[in-house]
Amino acid sequence: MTTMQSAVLRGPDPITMEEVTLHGPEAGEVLVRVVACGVCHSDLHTINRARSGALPVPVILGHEVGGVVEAVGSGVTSVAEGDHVVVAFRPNCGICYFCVRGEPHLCEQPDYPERAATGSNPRLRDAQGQPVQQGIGVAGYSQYTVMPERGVVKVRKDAPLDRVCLVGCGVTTGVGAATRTAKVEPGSDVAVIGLGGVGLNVVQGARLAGARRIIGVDMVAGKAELGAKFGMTDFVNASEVDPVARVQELTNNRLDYAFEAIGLGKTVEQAFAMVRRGGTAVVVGVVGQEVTVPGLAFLGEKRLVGSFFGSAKLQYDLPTYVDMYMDGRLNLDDLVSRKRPMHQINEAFQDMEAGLVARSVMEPGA
Ligand code: PAD
Ligand code: ZN
Repeated sequence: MTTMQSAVLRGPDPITMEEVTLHGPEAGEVLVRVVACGVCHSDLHTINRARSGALPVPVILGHEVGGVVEAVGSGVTSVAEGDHVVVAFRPNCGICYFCVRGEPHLCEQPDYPERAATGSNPRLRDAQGQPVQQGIGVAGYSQYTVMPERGVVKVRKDAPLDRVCLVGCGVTTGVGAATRTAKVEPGSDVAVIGLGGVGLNVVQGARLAGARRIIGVDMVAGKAELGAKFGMTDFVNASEVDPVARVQELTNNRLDYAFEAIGLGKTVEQAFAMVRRGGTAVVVGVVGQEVTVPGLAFLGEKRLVGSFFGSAKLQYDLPTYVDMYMDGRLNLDDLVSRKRPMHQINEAFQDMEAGLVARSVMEPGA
């Protein structure tokens, strides 16, 4: 049992720091000391759902964790005390239908850690002994977290955890959407709608895949300079021009791939509209709305596909992305716009909503 300070969401009010107890690690589990945790828009979606009563509270969010293994439960073999790890919010079991098909990101394994919050012995309890939800399976806005062994991936010790924590979600989601889900081909033309922590990684994934033109679309003018640091070749400001018409003009209506990295029905429709006949629109954003597309466009063999967690093969991809960062081939430094102590979590979400940051990184030890 670990007693710690955590950022707890209880409803419509701002998140507050509270004393929380953490149970475990039990057999097959790993206790991780959180060194850094990135702030992803999926947490903001979850906050909005929890605030509207659609999700149970209290809950601790945060799922982009870099940390150090503090203790392991019996049977754990892939990591040991003192190892540096990145947490993977969606562990895979390795033996289900999807895992053995080679699609571990679609794993239907039963040990998803959110289960632990509702079990008879909840992993997290508040000072009154009441259960606290482990949001998005991690609860990383905290000093410690417990994950199943398959939800932690060992990374090299010389990699800075306040950078490589982002590999736990945004980097893997974005780079993998381009390289694994869409399999962008060398020489192709790509548009990315939404240049936040995820979209910027789609941009650099397209660059790694050898795309010719990489057009970023955002409503914040400052994203022009930021996107260029990740390989973006053109910028379209959607608050000034119609992004569909502008992207089609830039590519002579030959856009091969469009990625939606915001989570709005409207921008999914834009992505689908802007690709050429036979082109592919990839939905990376978490879209909580209906999407309407013209059915006749399917006669032009347009494709509309989803992408989850960059179609990642976690145990292979995460250490690879860390190596690529250390070799100077992936840009993580420009993703970290701001580091904050954990108690400033509300301010970090305000920065995200205002489009001021690529990523904020929270540090519970600061
Ligand atoms: P973010 O808030 O950092 O970035 C969103 C960006 O979109 C910002 O730069 C905004 O300025 C921009 N934007 C907003 N509205 C528009 C618009 N109408 N037109 C153009 N640009 C606009 O978010 P993020 O990068 O952390 O996350 C993006 C989405 O990806 C979000 O929905 C998140 O939940 C989702 C996500 N999906 C997965 C997955 O596995 N599919 C994983 C992680 C995150
Ligand atoms: Zn995320």
